[in-house]
Amino acid sequence: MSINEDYSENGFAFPIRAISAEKAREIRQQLEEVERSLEDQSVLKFNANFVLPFLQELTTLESITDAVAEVLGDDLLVWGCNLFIKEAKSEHYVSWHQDLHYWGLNEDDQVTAWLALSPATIESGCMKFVPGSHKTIVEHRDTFHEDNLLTRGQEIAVDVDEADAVAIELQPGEMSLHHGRLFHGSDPNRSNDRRIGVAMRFIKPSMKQVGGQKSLATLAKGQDKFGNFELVEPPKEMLSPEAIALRQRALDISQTILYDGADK
Ligand SMILES: O=C(O)CCC(=O)C(=O)O
Repeated sequence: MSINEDYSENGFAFPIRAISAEKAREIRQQLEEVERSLEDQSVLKFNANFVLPFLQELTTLESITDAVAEVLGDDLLVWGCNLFIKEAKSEHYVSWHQDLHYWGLNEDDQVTAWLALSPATIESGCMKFVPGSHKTIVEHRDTFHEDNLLTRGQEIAVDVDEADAVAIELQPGEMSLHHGRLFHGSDPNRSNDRRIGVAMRFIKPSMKQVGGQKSLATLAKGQDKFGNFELVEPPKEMLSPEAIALRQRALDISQTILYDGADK
C-alpha cells in the first residue's frame, strides 16, 4: 500500500524511515547541548526550528517532504515545528485531541510528520492513533492540566475507546504522518530514557488562517503561489537575536489563535 492509500483510509502512515539512526543520535546530541547551554529553555518550547538551523533543515529534507508530498502535493509550507519531550519516568501526557480544532485554519490540508529522536515505545509513551477518526469532527474541552503537554490541555469531549487505538512505536530516525483531524494522544513515559519527538506541521500554501492573521511559515518544498502566510527565511545561526525575535513574533501571533475562546 502506498503512503497515500494508507493515509486516506486511516488518517496516518508509519513507520517511515526519515533519517538514519546515527543522524537521529547526532541531532539529539546537538539538541541536548543546546538545552544544557540555556538557563531558560522557553525558546525551545514553540517553533524551535526558527532558532535552531539543524531542526529547520529537517523540514526540507527530501525523505520527509517527499512522503508528505504524496498526501498534500508538491508545494509545502511549514506552519509549525514543535518538540514533544517527555522526561524519563515522568507524568507528562497528551490528552486525546484533534490538532485542527484549535489552529484556526480554513481547510484540513495539513499533515504532521512526527520524527523520533529517541525510542518512542508503549513504555516511553509513544503516540496512539484511532484509525479512520480523521473523518469526523468532535467537540473539545480545555483542562489546563499541569502534566498535559498541550497548550490548553485540550481534550476530546466524548469517550475515546482505547481498544480502537494503535500504538505508534518508532525507532530513532523513523517518523509517522498524521492528519490534523485524527484522534491522537499519548501516555506518560515509564522508561529510563527521554522520549523526544519533533512534530513538523506541513500545510498546502492554499490554506488560510481564519480571522485575518497571517501566521509565519517557511517554505519546505515547491512554491507558494498564494501569499496567505508570511514566509520567513530559515535561521542561519543558532539562537541569533534576530531569530529569537522572529520566533517571539510567531509565538505572539500563534497564541492569539491557539487561545481563542479559552478561559485562561
Ligand atoms: O508527542 C506526543 O505525544 C503528541 C504529539 C502531538 O499531539 C502532535 O504532534 O500532534
